[in-house]
Amino acid sequence: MKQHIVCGDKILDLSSPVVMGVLNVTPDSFSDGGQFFTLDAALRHAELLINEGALILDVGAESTRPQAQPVSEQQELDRLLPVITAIKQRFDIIISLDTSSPQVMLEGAKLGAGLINDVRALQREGALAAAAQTKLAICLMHMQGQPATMQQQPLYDSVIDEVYAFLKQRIDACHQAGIEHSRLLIDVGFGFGKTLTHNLQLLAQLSHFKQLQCPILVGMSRKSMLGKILNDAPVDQRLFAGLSAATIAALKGAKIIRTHDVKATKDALAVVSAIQHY
Ligand code: 7PM
Repeated sequence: MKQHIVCGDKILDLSSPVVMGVLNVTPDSFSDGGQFFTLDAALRHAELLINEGALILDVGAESTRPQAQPVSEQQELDRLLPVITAIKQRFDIIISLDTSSPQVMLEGAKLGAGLINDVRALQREGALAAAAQTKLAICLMHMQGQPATMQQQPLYDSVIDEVYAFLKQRIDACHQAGIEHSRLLIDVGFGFGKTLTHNLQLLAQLSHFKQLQCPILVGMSRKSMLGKILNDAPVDQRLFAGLSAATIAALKGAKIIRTHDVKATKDALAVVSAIQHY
């Protein structure tokens, strides 16, 4: 099994699981809406996540949460590119582009991003070709439906088989577009068109996805699946459940954990990696 992933001009060691910190650059309701305030806040957050031990920062301007309004490609570029430039100037960190937009992929790559995190798995027009033009790592995520409506009625005959078949098909599409296998990551997409039962099946059977021969990325931090397990705990009461979920995922083979809670997750993962050779 491969123990690293190529991220542009960097190679990320995955012999132990690592943390991807979530950096959000959507406009802050407490800000005056100005670019400078947003950029300044994003940089301070980036520094915090890096100091806590994130090896990757996932930078996104499009909100993929259920009922989110779509963001125009130009808005995404305007919000994201200054943040990428500023982070690259100040920190030595792998930047992940949380985007489905081909233009954002190409412009972000020029600015030194290392990874494309596309919740639509390069299915948008031109996305496969754009990603193929770069040397970035690519995370292919499964989603049933579209963000605005995906949680209305998630339905599968077998969530494991359907997510597996989808990821296999997207991996094949990447190969056909000339993207090397060594650049690919997969993600079952917790919460993206899935009920609690679907999410639990995917977590319990996560090892099954190792057969696709790509490092596995997961994101469960603060998600409603945790809230439901805890009898409707609000988002600020989901940390410990999130650490448990991250630990389970890592034990089942996940190599990158996407989280808002970097320090706590890194410590949980340190215990997982401490037992790996025994
Ligand atoms: C509401 C619901 C707000 C969900 C935000 C979210 C993933 C991701 C997201 C994931 C990958 C969040 C999510 N989740 N990318 N982007 N995997 N690869 O918790 O699970 O930030 S958005």
